[in-house]
Order: sequence, then structure tokens, then C-alpha cells
Amino acid sequence: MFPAMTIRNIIVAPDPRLKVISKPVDAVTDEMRALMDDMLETMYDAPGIGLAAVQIGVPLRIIVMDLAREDEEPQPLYLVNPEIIEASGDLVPYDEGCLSVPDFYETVERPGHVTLRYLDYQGEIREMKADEMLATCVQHEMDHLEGILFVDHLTRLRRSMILRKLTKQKRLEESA
Ligand code: GNR
Ligand code: NI
Repeated sequence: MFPAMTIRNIIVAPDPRLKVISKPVDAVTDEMRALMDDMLETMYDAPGIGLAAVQIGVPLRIIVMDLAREDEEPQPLYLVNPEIIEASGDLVPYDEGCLSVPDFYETVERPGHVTLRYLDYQGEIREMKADEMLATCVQHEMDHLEGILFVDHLTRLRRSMILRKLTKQKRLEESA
């Protein structure tokens, strides 16, 4: 039997739940795997290339990603309790978006190469080197675990403009 996966609601900024620091996962249990299944389904549905559990209101250190192109086989990645054990000194600019900051894209500079340690879907310890879009995405997702959004890397002016527009959009949706 396939597990019944559920598409969860993605929290949109500004929202205090996105600022929570996520807690480490004690053990990769079936319950955690069910959460990861829901996260992947929610991410594919959005669609997006990454999702942190806190974006669906679960403040645990879990990330799912899939950077495969549409013409490729899916390549789901599950990162539990990820840690960056090495980051390169070079900063690479990348145009970032976020499912919790819909319709805004801004350039953020981050280390171009990172090495990670994490637990996989089975709870096995793993290491991975990431560069290019994977490096950017991993660091974007790991920011979520610290309650940080990509807009927090922008100027105060740019950030407040984006958050103001998102607030306005929420009011419109509430009154609709
Ligand atoms: O779907 C997403 N695309 C994206 C593009 C550039 C840099 C980062 C990302 S992550 C984002 C999904 C998301 O919000 N993950 O937290
Ligand atoms: Ni995001």
C-alpha cells in the first residue's frame, strides 16, 4: 500500500511561524517519513524545488528538495538535521524565490560550494557536496530552519516593500 500523502498549506510571510527556530529530529521514524512524504507532495504541487518543514507549520529540522528538470526522472532529496561542515569563500549571486514569499524574486549572494552532513530518509548519516543551484537551494532551506527568509538578506527598504505588498495581498484574500 502507498501511504496516503497530503498536500499541506504553505505559510506565507509575514507570519511569526516562519520565524521559529526548528528543533532537531530525535529519530527518523515512520511518523517523520510520513511528514517527509507530505512535504514532497506539497512541494511538487506548489511547484517548488525545495521545502522546509517549518513552511507547513512543523518546526523540525527537515528539508525536502528535488532539482531535477521536468524532462528528467524525479530526484527527491530528504535532509534531516542538516549541518554545513564546510563552505567556500566565494560568494555566488543567484536569483531566489520562496514559496513563502510568492511572486518575488531577488538576487542573494551565498557561498558557491558547501559540504553537508545530514540524515537521509532511512535515518542513515550522509555527506554531500553541493554547488550551483543545489548549493543555493540547500542554504536557502537551511535558513528556514533558523527562521530566516531570503528577504532577510536584502536591504531593509527592499524587504519592507516586499512584506508590505504581501500583507496587502493577504488583506485582499481575506476580504474576497
Ligand atoms: O521553489 C523554490 N525555488 C527557489 C529558487 C531559487 C532559490 C531558492 C529556491 S527555494 C524555493 C522553494 C522554497 O521556498 N523553499 O524554501
Ligand atoms: Ni523558501
